[in-house]
Amino acid sequence: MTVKTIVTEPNKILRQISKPVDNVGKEEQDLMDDMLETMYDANGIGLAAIQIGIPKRIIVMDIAKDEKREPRYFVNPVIVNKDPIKKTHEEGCLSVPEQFAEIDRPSKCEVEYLDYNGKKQLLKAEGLLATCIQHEMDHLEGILFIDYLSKLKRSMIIKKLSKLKSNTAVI
Ligand code: GNR
Ligand code: NI
Repeated sequence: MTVKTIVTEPNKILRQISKPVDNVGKEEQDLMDDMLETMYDANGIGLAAIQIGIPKRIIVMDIAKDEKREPRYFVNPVIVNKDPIKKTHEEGCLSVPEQFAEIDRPSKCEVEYLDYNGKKQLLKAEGLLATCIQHEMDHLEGILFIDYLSKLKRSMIIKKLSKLKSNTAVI
């Protein structure tokens, strides 16, 4: 298992649409192991493969509190049902470091996917799990949470991140 570098905004890689995986084999499992390690190292609760530069429809998540680890793996996830009721949740993203915003999303959803062993699963998610899975699935389409903000807020965040990247002080 290896900790990989997380791609941060602004970077076109994050706008790629990830491709379905046609087989969950050793290569995919090794990738999931690296993604999980990278996610834990960065203190995140979810990570999409594109965040380490790999455009595959693979997500890892762990929303368990404290030290107990409850890793979840999603290959080729599809949302098959969304609750019409929305819920606001504060979101952050490892690819948009140190920026947070309140985002509205369906409060519950059902997701079909393949697990670590390539077995088909159905997950009924609500609360943080529902928010996180939808945030991660956006990454597979090249969408970031800042895309839901006003143009002004988004451009302010991108400007800040560009300055951070070029190591220039932020006023
Ligand atoms: O670590 C993360 N926390 C988080 C908090 C609220 C909503 C979504 C997330 S996902 C984020 C990790 C990440 O960037 N995943 O893509
Ligand atoms: Ni993210």
